[in-house]
Formats: sequence, structure tokens, C-alpha cells
Amino acid sequence: MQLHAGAHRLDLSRPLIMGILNTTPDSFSDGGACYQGEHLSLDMALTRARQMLADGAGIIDVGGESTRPGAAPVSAQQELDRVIPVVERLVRELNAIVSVDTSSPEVMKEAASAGAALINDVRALRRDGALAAASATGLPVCLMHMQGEPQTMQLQPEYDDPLTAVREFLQERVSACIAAGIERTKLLLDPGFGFGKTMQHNLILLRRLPEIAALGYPLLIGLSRKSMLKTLLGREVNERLPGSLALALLAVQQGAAIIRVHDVAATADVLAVLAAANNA
Ligand code: 7PJ
Repeated sequence: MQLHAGAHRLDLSRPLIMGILNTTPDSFSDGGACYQGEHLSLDMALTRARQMLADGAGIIDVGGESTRPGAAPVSAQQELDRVIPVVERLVRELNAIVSVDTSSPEVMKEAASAGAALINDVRALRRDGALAAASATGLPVCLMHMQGEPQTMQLQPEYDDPLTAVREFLQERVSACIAAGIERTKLLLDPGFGFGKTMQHNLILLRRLPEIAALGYPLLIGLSRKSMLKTLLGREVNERLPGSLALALLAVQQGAAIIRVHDVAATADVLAVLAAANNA
């Protein structure tokens, strides 16, 4: 199975690793020494991306809006300033397959012009103008489920049945995309782990992932370092690698086509072990 992504073809017959590249100013902080000016942070972003590609990432996901629980919104201009120079250099200098993690129509258009291959929208193209903008790029789109908005989504998430809610939401967004002229073969789906969900909701969605895969679209899954590992294990963010690897393995076994992770090298080892065991 192949996904046409800009100038690239993504082979989805084996699980692909999407490496996370945040361009929010706090992403390159190192203890007390934080944001060190735009040029230095651009070089650091490139260095990190180069390492992730060497470690086995098939896609680099560039984001300029923090969607962590409680994060403040950013303007489209701020996002453009952070994201576009990184996309340009990743494409030009590393020939990387770049995905852009954005809900902003302006960022989608500019990133596509700069050579991005995929749009990853945690709001599933619900912002004004996003459906039309994404459609105009001709790029594949990942539609993610989120209950509420990042500022408040973790305050008291509630569902009658999380699986039904996620499936119905994703089906409605698929219909909206098709009505906007986006081809079915360009869509990926994501249940949005941690986006307006308790740990229990996340675990149910993980166990029942095959029922989301049954909608017939490739699944993109993000579980890396997420706060369910705080709830489940009591681990702080820098102690969540083992839990993240277990979740990545489970997600792939449950049908994920792409897994979005911070720790590419370690995840690649896990997938290599899985592939060897499956092929034995
Ligand atoms: C996800 C994402 C995810 C997709 C983020 C974080 C928060 N995009 N962007 N799926 N998470 N498609 O990495 O903890 O789960 S930002």
C-alpha cells in the first residue's frame, strides 16, 4: 500500500516512524539556557532531524504550536515564522519527507509551497478555511480526534463510549474532506491519544484500535511520552521511554501504519525485533 505524498511515495506496507520536531521556543531549552536566537535554533532543528532520519525515521513532523494540555494559542504568523524556515531547509538540504503539524490554513499552504509532503492536523481541518486550504495543496492529510481544545481538554473528559465517539467524529471529518475535494486515498486517521481523554479512555481506544482501522484508512498513532504514562507509571516526561516503547509496539500490533515518536532510534529497534519475530 502506497501513499502519494507530494514528491514522495510512502510505503505503508510496513510500519513507518514519524520523528517529532518541535519548533516551539521551549523545545530546544537545555536546563537554564533556553531559546538561543532563531538561527541557532534552526541549526539545532536541522541537526536533530538529520539524526532522526539516520536513526530510521521515514517522516519528520514539524510543529510550531504546542498542543500540550493547557498550552496557550499561537498566532498564524508566529507559527509561520517558526515552521516554514525549518520545512524549507529539511526539504532542500536533507530531502526529507516532511509533515506539518498545524491547524492553520496559512501554514498548510506555505508549508506545501515549501515542499511539505503531508498535513497533520490535530483539529481535523475544523478551522475556518482549513478544508479548502488542505484540499488545494493536494497533499495527504491526517485527521485526528480531539474532544475540546488544548487549553481545557484534560479538565474532565467524558464519553458514553470513547470508541463510538471517535469513530463517528472521524467518519464525519472524512465526509467533510471528501465534500471539499480531498481524495479518500489521501486520508489518514488518528484517535488522538491524550486529546480530551483519560488514561482509561486511551487504554480502551488502544485495545479497540482494530475497530478504528476497520474504517479502511491508515492509522497514525501518537503515544510517545504522553501523560498517560504519568498516570499509569508515575513517570516524569524524561522517564517515559520504556512506557513509550511498549505503547508503540502495542499500537503497531493493533494496526498502526505510522507511529509518531520522539525517540526514533529506540523505536526503530523495537520495530526491527517485531518484524524479525513476525517473519520467522
Ligand atoms: C499528536 C499529534 C498525536 C497526531 C501531537 C504530543 C502532543 N499529531 N501532535 N497525533 N500529538 N497526529 O506529542 O504529546 O497524537 S502534539
